Amino acid sequence: MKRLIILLAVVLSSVSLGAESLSLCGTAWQVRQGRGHNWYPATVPGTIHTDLMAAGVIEDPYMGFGERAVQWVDKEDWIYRSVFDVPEGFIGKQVKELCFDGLDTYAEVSLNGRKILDADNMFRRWRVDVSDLLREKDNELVVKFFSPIAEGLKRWEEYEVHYRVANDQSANGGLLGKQVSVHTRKAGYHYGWDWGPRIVTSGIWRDVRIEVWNRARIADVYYHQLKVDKSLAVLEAEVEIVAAEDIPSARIRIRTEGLNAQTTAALQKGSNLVRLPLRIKHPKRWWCAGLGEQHLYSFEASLEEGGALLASRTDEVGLRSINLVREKDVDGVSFFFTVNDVPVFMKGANYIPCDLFLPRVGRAEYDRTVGDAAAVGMNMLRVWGGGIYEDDYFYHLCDKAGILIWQDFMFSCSIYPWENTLRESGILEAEDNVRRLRNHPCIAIWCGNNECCSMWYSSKTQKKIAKYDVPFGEMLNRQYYHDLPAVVEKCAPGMLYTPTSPWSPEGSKNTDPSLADVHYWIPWTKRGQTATFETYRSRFFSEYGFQSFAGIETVRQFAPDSVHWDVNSEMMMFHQRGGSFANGRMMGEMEDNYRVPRAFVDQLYLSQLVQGDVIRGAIEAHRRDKPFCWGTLVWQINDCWPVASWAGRDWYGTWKAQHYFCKYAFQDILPSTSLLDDKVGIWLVSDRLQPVSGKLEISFETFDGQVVLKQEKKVRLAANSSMKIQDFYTRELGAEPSALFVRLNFTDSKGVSYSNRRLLTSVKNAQLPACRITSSVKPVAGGYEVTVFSDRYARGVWLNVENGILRCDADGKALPGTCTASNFSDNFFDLAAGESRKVFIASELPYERFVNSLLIRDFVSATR
Ligand code: BMA
Repeated sequence: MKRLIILLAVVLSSVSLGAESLSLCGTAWQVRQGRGHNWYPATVPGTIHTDLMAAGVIEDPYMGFGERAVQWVDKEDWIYRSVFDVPEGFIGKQVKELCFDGLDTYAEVSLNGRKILDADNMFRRWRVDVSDLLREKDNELVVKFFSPIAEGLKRWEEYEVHYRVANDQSANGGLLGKQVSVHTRKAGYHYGWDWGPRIVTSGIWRDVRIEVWNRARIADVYYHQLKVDKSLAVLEAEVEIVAAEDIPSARIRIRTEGLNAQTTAALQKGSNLVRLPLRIKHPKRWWCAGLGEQHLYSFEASLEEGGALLASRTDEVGLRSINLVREKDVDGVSFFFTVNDVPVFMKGANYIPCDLFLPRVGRAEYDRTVGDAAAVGMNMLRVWGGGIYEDDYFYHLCDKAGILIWQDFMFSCSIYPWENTLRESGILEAEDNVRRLRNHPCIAIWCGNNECCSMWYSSKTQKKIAKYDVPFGEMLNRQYYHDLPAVVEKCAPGMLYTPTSPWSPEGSKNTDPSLADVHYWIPWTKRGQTATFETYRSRFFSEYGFQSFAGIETVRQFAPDSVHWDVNSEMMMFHQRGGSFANGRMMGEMEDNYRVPRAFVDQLYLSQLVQGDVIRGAIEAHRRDKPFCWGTLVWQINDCWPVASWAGRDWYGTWKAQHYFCKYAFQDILPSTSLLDDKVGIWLVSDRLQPVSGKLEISFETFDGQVVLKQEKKVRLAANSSMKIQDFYTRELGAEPSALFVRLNFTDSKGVSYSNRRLLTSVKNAQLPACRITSSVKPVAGGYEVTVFSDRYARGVWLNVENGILRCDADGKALPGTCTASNFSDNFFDLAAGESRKVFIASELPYERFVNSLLIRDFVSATR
């Protein structure tokens, strides 16, 4: 057979001085089916599915019913191969290593005909010494991926007991009830979730490279923050040096602004740990968003011998203290985070992976996702346990934006067979990731799992297999109450850890909301309960949500033919993994508290307005309940494919009403209205660290613009507090509550205003009039400014640019996350009688086309 030579783009970059690296990413890879003969061009990092798509072997599984046609792919083995040369000089180096940052999942790696690695965990990094094998020319690297399903089935068959794995869509993959996902250390959502398809990938999903070095390299530096306050930061740098030989007198130096520390050490061949105490006076502390700067120190660590530099590396570190305060109080036990000793109300969302095909999530998409979180005032994201430990770049962006991370370990909604090899591998995976992320100031807390404990202890499945209750209960405790916290303590001592979310004490299904964090799902799972978002109290809401459909422009992408345009059509249900129950909840909520529009487009629109209203109501109630409650994390901020879901932004990055509404609900000063029977409570909430004084205007107005009651108050609000200003009773307002809304406007002493408004009945019962909405369009740099005006009160004014909002690639396919819809400066807003709003819409459409494509709806026009 003719030898295949692939020329690799040689990318030399210095990972740390002293080591040289050759990236083996690029396009010079090939892949073939294990039992096939055809080689296809492959992309690394990549996945088998994206390679097969590029080769024209399969179609895009996100479009139409495409997922069905690709289910054979995960039953096959796949072989990746590359032939590469290394630069002159590499071979002469003392140590030559092959590094993989991620192999998905069961892989056998060989170099120049010799097997060098068996991998079995997608979440681990691998480094193999190839000093004896590497040559200058024609190195052949082969990575054979074994079918994750065949491997999973083997393990499944060997395991004695099978319990239900809530979200594993095994039947869609032709496996009937054989739910194999929990037997493999691979992202859970690849096997399906209640917002995602089942696409079980294989591939070299993160960076791969050759690293060569002489004598020693600095493998890692942990900047352990022992104490950080205003006057002093006390740290200990733990420098891990791997030496190829003994270095009897090495000098290790750490430098940053205002610091130059050094020590000497005798390094021995192998791994060495050198500790250096560090002190920085008056540190510039890192704060989360809204409270101060996100200062990052650039720490440079270097290794010298006799004045010559052997190796160095730089890490960006933010100095801050973070605590989780769990103290008995009159109401139960507190659950709040402090940053630099200040209690901080956590405003944010749950985050899932941005795609099933992870390597195609590029920097632009991370920029947009984290940027969109920051843009609406979020200060925490929860990286949820059914996905992945995210890319370094993601955490870097969170460091810069001041967004704290609640980091789950990757275990979700099930029992994992935490024994033997899976346990060993799981512990190594945990160590690897805690080490990788421990210097990021954004990492606030590690959490053992998502819902594994609460599910187990409350599950009916357990009762069916009662004899496993004790051993499985013990396994669960071993994993989340012993092994994982021990890893955190070993690799990042002092770092916060909570065993599970929602909080669920060892061996009990008790998730008392007055004691810790809660996943509050009742308003979603039970009809007629959405109003309880306003009354249900918890110390910390780590999850709650309400679904909406994807918007019409997104539907147009996966279902362009309008024959599918019915929310219950087979196609729409295919892109709805919550099943008919979920559709029933959305439509039921419209029936109960809104009205059901007739047109498909309007049903999509209204589902989003309902979701936005419900979630905004929840956020406001949670914030009003400070200091009982100290956090509200919406389920969820993003999607991984085009689907109906709880997300505030869909897969294309298009904002739904929920995300636009977060911008108001998360403002640092929030004027807010509570409504209980005939009592209208007026509140002000402040997240500022200083007291605020200002003027609050309260006015009750009719939908055609008459003011029935108006009051102005001077208010002084304590720092970081929530305050009830006044109660009104609807019977005293002099008009039917169904004919009124209340408008709040707070202006602080610097003249900055914050406003809010609320109807006094459900939208369905409000006497909302038909209104005349007019608009004018003005071209401005980068798009258009649309001025919208309404003669009477308009609820949920929605602007849409038909067919015009998705940016496409050369083949006319929408690019992931490139929807300009997120560039609407506002949407789904209310307009009072005689009010106008200017909205900027980024668009490259010519004027005529833009104007003709502009669609404007409001609640009344959509439900007429
Ligand atoms: C939760 C999550 C996810 C799930 C979501 C919606 O509780 O943890 O497992 O996708 O609800 O059902």
